[in-house]
Amino acid sequence: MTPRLEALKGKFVQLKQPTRDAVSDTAQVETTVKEIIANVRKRGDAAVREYSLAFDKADVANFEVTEEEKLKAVADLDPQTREDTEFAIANVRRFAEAQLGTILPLEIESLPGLHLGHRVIPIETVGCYVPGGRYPLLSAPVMTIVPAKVAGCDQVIACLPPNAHPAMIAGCHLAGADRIFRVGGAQAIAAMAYGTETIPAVDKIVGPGNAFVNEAKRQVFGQVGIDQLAGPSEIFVVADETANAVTIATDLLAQAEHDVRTRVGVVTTDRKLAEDILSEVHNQLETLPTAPVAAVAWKDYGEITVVEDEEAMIAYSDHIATEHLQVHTRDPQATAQKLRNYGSIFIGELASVVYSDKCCGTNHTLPTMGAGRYTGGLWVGSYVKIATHQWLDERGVAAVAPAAVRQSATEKLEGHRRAAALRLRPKQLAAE
Ligand code: HSO
Ligand code: ZN
Repeated sequence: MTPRLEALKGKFVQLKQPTRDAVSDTAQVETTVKEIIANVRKRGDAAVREYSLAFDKADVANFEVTEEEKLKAVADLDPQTREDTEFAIANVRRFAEAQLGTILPLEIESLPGLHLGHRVIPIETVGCYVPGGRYPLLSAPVMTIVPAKVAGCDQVIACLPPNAHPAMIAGCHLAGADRIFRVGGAQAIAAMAYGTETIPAVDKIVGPGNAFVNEAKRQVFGQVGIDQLAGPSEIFVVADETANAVTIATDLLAQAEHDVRTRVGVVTTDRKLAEDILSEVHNQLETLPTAPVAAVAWKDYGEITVVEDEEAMIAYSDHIATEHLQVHTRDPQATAQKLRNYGSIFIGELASVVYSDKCCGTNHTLPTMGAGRYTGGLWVGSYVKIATHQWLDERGVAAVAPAAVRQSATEKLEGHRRAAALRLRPKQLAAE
């Protein structure tokens, strides 16, 4: 139990408890993925082809999507879908550009003659995994590819399952992918990590996927960088007596329809609101076409918790550290200032998670399963490196070398001591 939860003891009651724990059994997945990675590493395209046949039932002659195929996929989009995708791309790009502007190079003279700094260097090659999933999510390629291009990466490739909806190829192309490959699952991650005859090895792999994709990303981490391990979508709402039960129930179910493992919940100071949300969720499930998924998610992972005061509400929400956090309180800006653990926060009743899911411009690739305690989501900064540098004149050497000489001597690292002493003038050396 965390200290935060310990301090909350006796200060909350759960009107609706999750009946399952979000952590699933991954032992079998781990061994299967290990084998896939080893095979792709050894046998390249041939292994990728076999796995595509076995898992996706797809006999892919050419993994790479040709220019003609890309143009056809875009031409086949209905005009409104194309316009909406371009709207999303423009908004994500504008925000990513503004964010990039906040990542600044640095030069300081830390001591006289000692110059320290850093540069912002784009990662050379990035691989974006675009999931197939239950529904084609056209915003998925936008969220991983657009910020990579804004960051200035030299080559951005995309991999998507061979049976993904053709509109997803259009999405990758419009978002700016330099090359697109029809390869999904752990074999796609292995191919991008180690390279095959046709799929280039990348420096970093980003994007969500199923349990196999996640496990593969975990296993190739080190060989390549990864963004994060994304679990099913999540939403939590922090609410007081001013909140609207219908709005909250609607927003909870909007994410619950993603997956039977979607975790959704509310923490509130108002018992009446809690009861109203509970009955409203049941009402809405009766007419929601995606209820076969959403109702299971609600039953297994849905939560409504009542707390005694605002302080406990904040602490409880920080304990959950949800992917998306909506704030429906009297002064949502003030409440938001007090919250610290979340992937992205939606301040006030008018800010729905769905706007960010689709097109408002913030990235929808966010930390799940409590990872909001230690990281934010995918952003343009995920595609650059902050790499430090230093240069010294004689005054700088005079300032740091004596300590470095002594430290090396204490550690009995004679080679280090010599290198540290080498640059000191003889006079200074004699003084040492
Ligand atoms: N809620 C998902 C993203 C998404 N939902 C896209 C619909 N479209 C993960 O944050
Ligand atoms: Zn969503």
